[in-house]
Amino acid sequence: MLDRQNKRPNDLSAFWMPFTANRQFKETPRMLVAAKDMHFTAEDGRKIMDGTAGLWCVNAGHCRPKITEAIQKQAAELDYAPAFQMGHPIAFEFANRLAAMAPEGIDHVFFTNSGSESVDTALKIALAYHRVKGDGSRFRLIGRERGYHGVNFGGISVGGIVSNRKMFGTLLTGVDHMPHTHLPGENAFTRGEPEHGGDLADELERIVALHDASTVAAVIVEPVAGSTGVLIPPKGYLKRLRDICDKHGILLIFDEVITGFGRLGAPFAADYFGVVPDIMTTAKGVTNGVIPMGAVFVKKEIHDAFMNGPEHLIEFFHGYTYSGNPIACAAGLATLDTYQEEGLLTRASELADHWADALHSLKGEPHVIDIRNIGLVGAVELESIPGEPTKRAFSAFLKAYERGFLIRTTGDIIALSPPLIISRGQIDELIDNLRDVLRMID
Ligand code: PXG
Repeated sequence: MLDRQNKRPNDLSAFWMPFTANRQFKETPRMLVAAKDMHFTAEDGRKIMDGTAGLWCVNAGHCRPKITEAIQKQAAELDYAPAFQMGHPIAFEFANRLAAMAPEGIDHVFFTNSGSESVDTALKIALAYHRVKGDGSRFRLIGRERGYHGVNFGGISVGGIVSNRKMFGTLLTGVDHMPHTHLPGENAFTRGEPEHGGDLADELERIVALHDASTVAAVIVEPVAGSTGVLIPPKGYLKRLRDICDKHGILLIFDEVITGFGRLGAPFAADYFGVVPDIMTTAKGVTNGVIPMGAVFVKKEIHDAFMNGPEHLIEFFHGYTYSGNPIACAAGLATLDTYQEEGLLTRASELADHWADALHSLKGEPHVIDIRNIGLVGAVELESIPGEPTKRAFSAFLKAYERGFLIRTTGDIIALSPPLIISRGQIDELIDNLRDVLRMID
């Protein structure tokens, strides 16, 4: 039961919290009870600046009126309609809006409910695509070390974050991994795209040669790796991956769950880097994080390859009860309106220099061994306490929360990705607070 007076539930035991140190949390809970624009309100009434757009999703900031109203209205009008063999107008409207803003050549959208589902959907589309084209021997999937593609079995199989994989058996077979691109020796404290490491894309050529191109269905990468601690692609790297995939008839999937919807200063990373994949996975910012939703963007020729055979037959045996859920679509449309009206899909490019200056001013502060940035994404990597990895960054996280701002940590890396509405003054406030925290922790 919730005690409405102090907003503290009286029993925290039943909720097994995701990706959380449950015992630590329940000993000293950090409870958020409200949010508006750039800030949360904690249960004790303190304002907490959101330095991470929730979990990289609340790109337009919190409790935006247009989105709230759209959800309320849709819930009262058509709350749910079956998505299999039935339709409702708003799902088509939303898909059209999304397709219209996608990079050239990408014009179909498959709805899911999360990034993890978008990834598994994309991998299944890739495998099935080769099969419907009569090329079913292409069954291999290539991911990358340190990649994060959600937590479902497909995603952790192509992903490369060891702790997300090691507990879960044999995963998918037929998967290989390219090396990650983190080269701190050469690239530490680079602003934007690093100079060194573009040639690591050639490792794909080696892996393809090992397995033979005729067995490889798709390559999946995050254009900017987020969860692992923000790894920016070296100059030329993504373009080289594109060329190698083209040469061998392999589909290229960009996992844009974090980079999609303005995070880098362009609608998608594909736009930012000028490299168009065959499939793009998205979620998070598609509804401003407000209602669970994901969208997989697909090139025309991939979609059209499925539109074969007798017309009364289902072309692709895949989908979710909530694919294109009306309330999620309403939230999504209002989100796109908000992004558009406020220029949020390109705002990160206006702020990028100020952001980079502020972040890199932390060079020389205690424990800092690298700083990375692109668009409105930043990472500050700390030297680990010997024998106790993650402890230093976690204490920075706790100290930051105490001081009234939210950061994310992964390993000993602090990741920042504020809502795209952040002001220059708020950027300075966030970074100055972080500076103080770095000076306070051991
Ligand atoms: N792909 C990528 C690239 C992601 O970043 C997912 C897939 C999975 O999305 P869902 O909606 O299933 O969680 C993600 C999610 C963090 C953090 O702090 C990152 C994510 C989720 C939670 C925390 O780095 N990314």
